[in-house]
Amino acid sequence: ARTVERLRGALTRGEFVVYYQPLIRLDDERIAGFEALIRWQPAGEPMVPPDRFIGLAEDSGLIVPIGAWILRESCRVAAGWHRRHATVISVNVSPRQLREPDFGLLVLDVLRTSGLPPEALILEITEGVLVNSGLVTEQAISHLAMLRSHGVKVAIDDFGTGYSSLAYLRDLPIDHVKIDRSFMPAQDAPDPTAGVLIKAIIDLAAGLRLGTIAEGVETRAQVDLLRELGCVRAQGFYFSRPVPESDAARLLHEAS
Ligand code: G
Ligand code: G
Ligand code: MN
Ligand code: NA
Repeated sequence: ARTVERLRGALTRGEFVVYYQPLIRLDDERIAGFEALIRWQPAGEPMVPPDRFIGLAEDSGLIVPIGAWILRESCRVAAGWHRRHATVISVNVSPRQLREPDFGLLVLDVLRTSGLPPEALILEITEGVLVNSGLVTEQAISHLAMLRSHGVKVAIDDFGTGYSSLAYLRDLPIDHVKIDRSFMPAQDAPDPTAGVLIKAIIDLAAGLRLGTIAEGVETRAQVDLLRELGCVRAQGFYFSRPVPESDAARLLHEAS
């Protein structure tokens, strides 16, 4: 309960920070954009990772104002990067945010205020957002369909770890699949079946004209395998950890 109280005041005290992890195009290995990842920095204390407060923020409803803040902040920063480098920004959205009647309007307002083109924004959602106990969640679908009609992109995060039927990939309003890092073949355990699932996911997504982003890429061998399999983008410690805004800007300028 004390953590919830501290979390409640964190927004007005300006204690949240956005870190950025590069998304790399596999054909030329250049930066295509970034995923925005929130951090909590209470004054005089160690930084708190999202795993330790996002659940709490969801249960208490605080994820609604916190999510709105990260969307506004990351789109503001990304608009500057987009003007010079044509990069995209990928922002995580919680199921709770998509249940808000005003979510679609919020995103449109953030785009207008920041000047970021809709095509440069990717909203990351988990399978559970769209499909709950086999039922498609209509409120979420209608927000995403409306935003996509404006050009905003939608990615399914942690793909392959939920229970959704493959038919949903065809029917739901999505543009990209983020392949969960548990599918990344380990380099020290040469397993003949390693790569089978990841190849199947990439082929499936490509066949449905969806983009692919592999997560948790940590080695050169994984990068080479992914490119061979036709994966479009990759993200992981091999390229960069999530870094503060100024470091992300430096990565962009060095690369151009
Ligand atoms: O950055 P890190 O790898 O520690 O993130 C851990 C988890 O926290 C990620 O899986 C991600 O889904 C979640 N997360 C990070 N930033 C945000 C955010 O801004 N909003 C939401 N809803 N989840 C986030
Ligand atoms: O939203 P999502 O659950 O996909 O959040 C990405 C999470 O994955 C973040 O916590 C980020 O720090 C973490 N991550 C990013 N790249 C790597 C990686 O190469 N290896 C591992 N183990 N974790 C990673
Ligand atoms: Mn994500
Ligand atoms: Na993920």
